[in-house]
Amino acid sequence: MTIEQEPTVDIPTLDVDPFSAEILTQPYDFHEQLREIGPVVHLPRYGVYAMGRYDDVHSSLVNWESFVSSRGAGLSDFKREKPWRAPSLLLESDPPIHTAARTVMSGVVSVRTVRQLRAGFESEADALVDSLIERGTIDAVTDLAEVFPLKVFPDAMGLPAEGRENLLPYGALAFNAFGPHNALLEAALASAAPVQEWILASCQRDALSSDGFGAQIWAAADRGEITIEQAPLLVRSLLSAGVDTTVYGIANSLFALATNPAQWTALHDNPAGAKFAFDEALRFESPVQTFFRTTPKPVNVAGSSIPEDSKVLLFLGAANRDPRKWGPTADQFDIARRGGGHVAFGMGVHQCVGQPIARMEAEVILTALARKVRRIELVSEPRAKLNNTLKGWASIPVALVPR
Ligand code: OVV
Repeated sequence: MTIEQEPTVDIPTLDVDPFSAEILTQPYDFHEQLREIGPVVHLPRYGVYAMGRYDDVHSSLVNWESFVSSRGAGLSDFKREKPWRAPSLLLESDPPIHTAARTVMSGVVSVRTVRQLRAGFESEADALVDSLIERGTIDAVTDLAEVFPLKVFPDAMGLPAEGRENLLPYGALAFNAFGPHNALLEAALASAAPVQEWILASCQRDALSSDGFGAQIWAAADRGEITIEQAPLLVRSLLSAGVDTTVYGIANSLFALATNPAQWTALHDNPAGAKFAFDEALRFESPVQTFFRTTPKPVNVAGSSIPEDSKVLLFLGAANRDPRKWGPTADQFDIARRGGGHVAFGMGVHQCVGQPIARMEAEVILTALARKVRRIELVSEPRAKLNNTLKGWASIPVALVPR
C-alpha cells in the first residue's frame, strides 16, 4: 500500500555519454552532477536510467528481485538481444539458478583455500619487488601491476604457461562488452577470435592442472553440485573476472599512493596497513566503475518510478565518492579512513566471489612494497587506459627509492 501511495517525481534527464573517452578518463565531475541532480536520472543517449548516490546504488544492488542480473549486467538486454557469449552462470543469473553456482564458487575461492596460497604468493611478491628495486625506475602498470597477478593467479587456477597472454585481452573484451557498441568495444572485438578460442579451450578439464581452482570446479561437477556442462562456464567466470580487476586494483592503489606521498609514508611506517590502503584505493578509484541491472517490473526508488523493462546503470564509482556517505573529504585518498562498506566489489548476492584472492594478492604485493620501498615517485605523466567498465592506467612511470 505504502509503495503505491508514495508520490512519484519527474525523473531528470542528463544528456551526456558516460562511455565517452572524456568521462571514462575524468568521471568525477559527471558523478557529482549525477548524484546532485536526483536519486534516479534518465540518460536519453542510451535510453537507460542511472543512479550515483551511495544509498540508492547499495539498495539496488541488494534488491536482486527488482533489479535482475539474468537480463545482463551490461547495456544489452538479453531478453531483446543475443548476448555476445553464452551468459555467465554467476554474473548473469538470478536466484535460485545463481545460488548453486555461487555456492560452488565460494567454496573454491574461500578464505581457507586462499590462506594456503599465501606463503607462495609472498615469495613471488618479495622476489618481484627486489628485482624492480634493482632497476630503480619502472612502470608500475606493465612491470608490476600486470606482472604479479598474471603470475600467481593463473598458477592458482592451474592454467598452462602457454597462452596466458590471452588473459588480459579477454578481460578487456568482457568488460568493454558491458558498455555500448562503441569504438572501444569494436577495437576489443577486432582481434578477439583467437583469444576467445584459447579461453574456451582452457576451461576444459584436461587443460587444467589437477590441483587448482579449475580442477576444484570440475570436482564439484563430479560431486553433482553443478552439472558437467556448467563446469567450464564457471571456470570461464574466474578467467573473465579474475585478472584485469586485480591488475587495475593494484595499479590504481599504486597511482593513489604515488600521487599522495604522505599516504605512502604512512604505509611505509606501518606495512600492516596494506589491506586498509587497498580498500581505500578501491573506494577512491574503483576499478569496476559501473554495472547494469534490469527492472522486470516498475520500481520506485526514493520517489522516482522506474518503468518496467528498463536498463539501470549503477555507478559504483560515484557511490564510493558520495559525500552523503563519506563526508566532505570523499574525494580525498586517506588510508586512515577505513573505507570498508564501499561498493567496489558490488553488494548483495552478486558481490565479488573472488574477493578473498583479490584481497590477498593486493595485500601481499602492497606489503612487500611498503616494507622495501621508502618513496615511490612519479617520473613522468601516467597514461590512462580506456575501457567501458574499468577505470585505470596503461602506464605509471615511477622511481622506487629503497629503504
Ligand atoms: C567480466 C566479468 C565480471 C564478473 C563476472 C564475470 C565476468 C563472469 O563471467 O561471471
